[in-house]
Amino acid sequence: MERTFAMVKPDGFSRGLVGEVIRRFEGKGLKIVALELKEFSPELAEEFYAEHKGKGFFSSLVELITAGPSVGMVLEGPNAVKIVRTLIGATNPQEAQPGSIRGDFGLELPANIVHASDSQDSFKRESRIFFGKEF
Ligand code: 3AN
Repeated sequence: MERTFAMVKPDGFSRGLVGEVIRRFEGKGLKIVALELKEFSPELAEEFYAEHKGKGFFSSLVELITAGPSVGMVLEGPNAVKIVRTLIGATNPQEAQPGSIRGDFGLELPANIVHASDSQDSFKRESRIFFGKEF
């Protein structure tokens, strides 16, 4: 069975959307393998978003992710990476389809409620950074 990493970011947390996001993942049939609330330090944020270093929005992204608690989870199910990416919707919430998490709850970047891994490699890397262990 495939696994992926997903995370309710501080903007989603502060709006009280943790339960809503988990309900959608569980409702789809995905199984929660690990779940944890955590506050990102600036160092951890830079490591997590290393691929965006140097981009114009990097500092606002680090600011957002360190603004409060995030809730990270490992989810399991067939084709989990692709299914979770579909459930969360397009990166830009203004383009995300209604029915997706970002389409229903997001309004403007960088605040797009949730993060989810886009490949098996990013799942391995991101779950290791967030949980401090291998999945
Ligand atoms: P996704 O979260 O859909 O995988 P990434 O990895 O390209 O998208 O972007 C990571 C995060 O960076 C996004 N969730 C969003 O918060 C922020 N971001 C991405 N693109 C932009 C942008 N053009 N302007 C502002 N923030 C952005």
